[in-house]
Amino acid sequence: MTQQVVISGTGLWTPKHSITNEELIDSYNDYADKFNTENADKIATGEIVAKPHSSAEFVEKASGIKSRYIYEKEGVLDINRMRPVIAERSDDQLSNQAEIAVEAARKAMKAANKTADDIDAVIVSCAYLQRSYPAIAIEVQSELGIKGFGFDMLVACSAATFGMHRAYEMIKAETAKTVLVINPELVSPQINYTDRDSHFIFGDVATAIILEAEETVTSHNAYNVVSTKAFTQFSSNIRSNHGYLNRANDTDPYGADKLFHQEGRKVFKDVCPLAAEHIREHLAKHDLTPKDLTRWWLHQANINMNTLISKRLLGREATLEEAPIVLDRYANTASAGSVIAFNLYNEDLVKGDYGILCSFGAGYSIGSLLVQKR
Ligand code: CO8
Repeated sequence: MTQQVVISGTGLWTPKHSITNEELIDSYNDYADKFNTENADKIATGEIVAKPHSSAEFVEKASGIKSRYIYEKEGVLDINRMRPVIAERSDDQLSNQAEIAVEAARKAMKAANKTADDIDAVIVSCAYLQRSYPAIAIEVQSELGIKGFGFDMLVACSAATFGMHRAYEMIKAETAKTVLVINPELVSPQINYTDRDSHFIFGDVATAIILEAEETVTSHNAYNVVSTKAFTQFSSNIRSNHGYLNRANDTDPYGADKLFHQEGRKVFKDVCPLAAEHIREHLAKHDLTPKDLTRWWLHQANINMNTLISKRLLGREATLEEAPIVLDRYANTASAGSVIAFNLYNEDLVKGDYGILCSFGAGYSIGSLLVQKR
C-alpha cells in the first residue's frame, strides 16, 4: 500500500534581534567613508575604487526587504568588525544551530501533536552547517530524545523543499512513518556586510516541518502532499568558496569569495523563467493550472522575482493573499522562506484547496511540493 504523506505541523523560530534597513545602511555608509578615507591615496591613483554609499530606497525597491532578524546583533553594525560576535561553545554544550533547530522543532511537534516517541527520523537541511560532523541532526535527535536516525543535508536555497522530498520518499517507502525536517538558517556569519551589493539580502531564522503517514495524523490543520518535483542546473552565479580545503589552499579563509557572493542580475534573469516553468509542469502533471491554486508559498529572495513568476503563470500579479510575502520583515532566509510563508499563512484554506511550496536559487536548485488541504 502506498502511504498518503501529510504535512501535519510546522514550527517557526524567529530571533529576538532585528536590524532595519536604516540601521544597516547607516553602518555600511560609515564603513565606506572610513574605507575611502583610509585608502584615499590608492583611490587617487586608481589602484582601488572608492566604495559608494548604499541606500535604503534602493534596497527596498530592488528587493522588497525592509528589515531582517539576526541571531546575534552585536558586532554586525560595528564598522571595525562588520560580522556578528558569536562565542565558541565547548563540545559538551548544545551547538548554535542545534539550539535554534530544537526551538523550531518543538513548535512543529506541538502543532502536529507529536512526541519524541512518534518520530522515526530527523533531517537537518539548510544552506550552511557549522561543522561537518557529528551531524547537527543527530545532536538535535539526542536533545529531543528521538530514537531512530538523523542526517544533515546541504542544498542552499532548496534545502527545505529537498529535505521534505526526502521525508516524503522515506514515508512512501515505509522506511519511516514520521519525519522531522528542520532548517536552521544561521546565515549571518557568511554575509559580507562590507559588500554593498549583498549586505542587505539575508536574515537568520529556523523552521521545522513534520511529515507523516496519513494513518497517524491527529492534527486538525494538515495538508496531503500530492507530489514533489525537483530540478537542478549547475551555476556559479551564487557561490561561497568557504570549505575545509581552505586550510590547504593557503588563501584567506574569510576572503570575499569565501563568503556569499552572486551575480544578482544574472540570477534573476535565469531563475525566474526556470521557476515559472517548473511550477507549470508540476501542476500539469495533475491536470491543474496556476489558476487552480489557492495559495503560493514561494521562495522569499526578492519580491520582484515573485511578482514576475506569478505574472508569467497567471497573466497578472498574484495578490498578497494568494502569494504572501514575508521577506519584507525576514529578508532572504536561504531555504526557509517558503516554509515561513506556509507557517504563517495556511490556516485559512479549506478542505480541497490546492497550494504550492516552491523554492528557487543557488545551485541552481528548484524544489516544489503540491499540497491539498485535508
Ligand atoms: N545601494 C544603492 N545602490 C546600489 C546598491 C545598494 N546597496 N547595490 C547596488 N546598487 C546600484 C548598482 O551600483 C547599480 O548602479 P548602476 O546601474 O549605476 O551600475 C544599480 O544599483 C543596479 O544594481 P544591480 O543590477 O546589482 O541591482 P538589481 O536591480 O539587479 O538588484 C538584487 C540587485 C536585489 C541583488 C537583484 O539582482 C536580485 O535580487 N537578484 C536575485 C538574487 C537572488 O535571488 N539571489 C538568491 C540569493 S541565494 C539564496 O537565496 C540562498 C543562498 C544561500 C544563503 C546565503 C546566506 C549568506
